[in-house]
Amino acid sequence: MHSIGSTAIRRMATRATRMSTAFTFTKNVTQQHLPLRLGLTQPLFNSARLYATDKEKVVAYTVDKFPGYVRNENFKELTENDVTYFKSIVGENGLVYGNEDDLFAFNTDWMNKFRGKSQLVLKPKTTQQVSDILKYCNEQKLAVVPQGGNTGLVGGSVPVFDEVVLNLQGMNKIRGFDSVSGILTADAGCVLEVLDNWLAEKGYMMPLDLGAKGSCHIGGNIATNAGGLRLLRYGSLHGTVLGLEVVLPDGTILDNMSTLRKDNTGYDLKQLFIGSEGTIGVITGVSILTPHRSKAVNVALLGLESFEDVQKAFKQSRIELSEILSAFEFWDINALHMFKKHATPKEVMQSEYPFYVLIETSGSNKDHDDEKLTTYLENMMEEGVAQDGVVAQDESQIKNLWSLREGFTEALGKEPAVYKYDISMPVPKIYECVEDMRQHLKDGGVFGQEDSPVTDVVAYGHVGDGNLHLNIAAKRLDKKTSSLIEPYLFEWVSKHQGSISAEHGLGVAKNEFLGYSKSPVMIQLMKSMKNILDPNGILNPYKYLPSS
Ligand code: FAD
Ligand code: 2HG
Ligand code: ZN
Repeated sequence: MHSIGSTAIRRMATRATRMSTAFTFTKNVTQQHLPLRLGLTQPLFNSARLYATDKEKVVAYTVDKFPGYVRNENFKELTENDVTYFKSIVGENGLVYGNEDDLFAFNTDWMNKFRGKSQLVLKPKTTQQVSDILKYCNEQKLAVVPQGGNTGLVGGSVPVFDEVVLNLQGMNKIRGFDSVSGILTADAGCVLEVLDNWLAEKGYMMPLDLGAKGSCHIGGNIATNAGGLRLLRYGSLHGTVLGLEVVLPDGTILDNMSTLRKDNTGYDLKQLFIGSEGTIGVITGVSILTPHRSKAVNVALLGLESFEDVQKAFKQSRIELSEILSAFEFWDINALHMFKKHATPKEVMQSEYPFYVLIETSGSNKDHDDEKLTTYLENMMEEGVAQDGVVAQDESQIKNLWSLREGFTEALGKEPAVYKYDISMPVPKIYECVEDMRQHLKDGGVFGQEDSPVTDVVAYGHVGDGNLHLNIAAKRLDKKTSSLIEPYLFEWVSKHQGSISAEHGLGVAKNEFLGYSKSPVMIQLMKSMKNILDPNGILNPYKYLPSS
């Protein structure tokens, strides 16, 4: 149970003048009646694939939906002989072959937006098997798509044409844990949440957390350099990953499974694979630094009038909460409405506000943390920065608040179509970008009228990281809307010194726009590196780097 002490809350209630009932503590109200109005006991969503409950949904092939892809004729087409050879490596049960229904889940991405035509999925159980598979594919020029939990949001994890899918789910063993240093070594196919639960028993936690934790693999996280909800506190995987085991496209096993925090010898090769989206090697093993699990966790939700206030609340949280601040997330009223449209219950706070922030603190001394958070919340209310707020009183309420934040992606997934963007920029620019896009779509005649194709422009994200998730919900994907958004948005981001992808990566969704974030010299060097490591181009073709 993690709750803010009643004395502190009472003090807060008497001093603050602008609190709504949502924050008020009175003597007649016991702790458990404190006003967190979600009333949920289970998270509303998990990261399960949407089609699992929507069998009617037909997913068009990527090549039909987005014409322009040309199959690289240097790649061989799969034969029965190849399948027989692969069976000799992974066994009868280590592959899925030929059956459309069985292959569907591996060919289709989480959003049901991209779909390939692979006839074969391989599920190796060891690094040696991965090596044998890639050596053969490289010799035979069979193209391969590495796949983890298949929760990626840019179409990188599924084939475009008939590439063989190399799924890592069979490689799911924890290799070791040093409880003094907190260094975990594991197979790349371990599910993030499984690792986190395993570490919880030892008083540790994974240094990253995201809504897809129940399905995504640690290997997939590293391949995408996933950011997530606590990057603000624990930093990026470029810092926490200490070593990797990677199988190169020709089958060579690169053993860089260092468990050292300090090692200044030679180029830091593992960094090259972090965020490389399966284009230069298959990650099979991971060594990662894990932090102690905090004994005291608090979560508060604030309602605010403006993005100016969001920024004020963030700036002040860094000053007042400093070392215990572990997350600072924001969303706008449109995101809340989108959530309410697809999930119950409807009430989070009594009144609605244009903006919300979710603040999490994690520390080792509950009284100390409660005191700090309470003072911060008091100040925010007294200064009129926050208009309203709720504080989770126990672990299930903490979960419920997080499930609201983590639920936007799935709620949007229930819309007929979504244009999904994941951009970073200086924090003060974040909401300017959203408002500019709304106006731009209105001016372009695709938003704002009853019969407009665009139905909503929804914003949320990791304020602390300058990372905006801009989601444009629509009745259908259409050319006019697409061409109004792209490259306009990328030009806007580039003009404001931002990145076209803060965390989801490039895949097939953004590879052609890389020039908005990287210079020609950098892109050329990237292409050279790809050619050195994968001269036949068999790993995850048609993705990541621009085609020309
Ligand atoms: P996949 O989707 O299977 O693959 C992603 C890419 O990595 C592909 O290009 C694939 O080829 C490659 N790849 C996978 N495994 C390997 C491997 N072992 N070796 C080499 N290449 C590999 N992302 C964030 O950054 N922050 C978030 O907060 C966040 N929240 C999300 C919430 C939801 C509900 C969903 C559905 C997605 C979210 N994502 C988020 C997207 C994110 O990229 C993934 O969830 C995750 O990092 C991908 O892991 P995965 O195992 O599913 O990889
Ligand atoms: C998140 O932060 C994920 O919730 C998904 O990165 C973002 O749905 C999205 O656009
Ligand atoms: Zn995110």
